[in-house]
Amino acid sequence: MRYLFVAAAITALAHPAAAPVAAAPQAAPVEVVLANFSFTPEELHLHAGQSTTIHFVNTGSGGHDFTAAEFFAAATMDAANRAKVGGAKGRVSLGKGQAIDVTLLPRAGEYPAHCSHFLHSSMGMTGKIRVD
Ligand SMILES: [Cu+2]
Repeated sequence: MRYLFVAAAITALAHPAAAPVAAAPQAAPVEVVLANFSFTPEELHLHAGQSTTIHFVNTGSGGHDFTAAEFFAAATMDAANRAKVGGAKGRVSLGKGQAIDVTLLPRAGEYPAHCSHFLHSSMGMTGKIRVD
């Protein structure tokens, strides 16, 4: 009898029926590779209202950045992630070999992206972010 009670109590603890976990939709991580002189992929397709982690990695021979001021300004993110995009600058700056993860909630729209280093965008470091 006592064993039955203990077993029932353990089962209740292991399955807290009164605590449903309503997780927010989480999109798969997305990788953006910055190189001399390109973004891969050139066009990011994200889903509005899905928390997304973007993994930026710089495989180039020097510094690059991913500047998308309108995209980052429209997105929802916490203070730590906002700091990673330079606040209002909306720019993820990466030294050679560096990688940075930014987690955000994208807002629907189409946004341009480019590398702000001198002449890099004219050499191909441009991209687009589509959120729908
Ligand atoms: Cu660049």
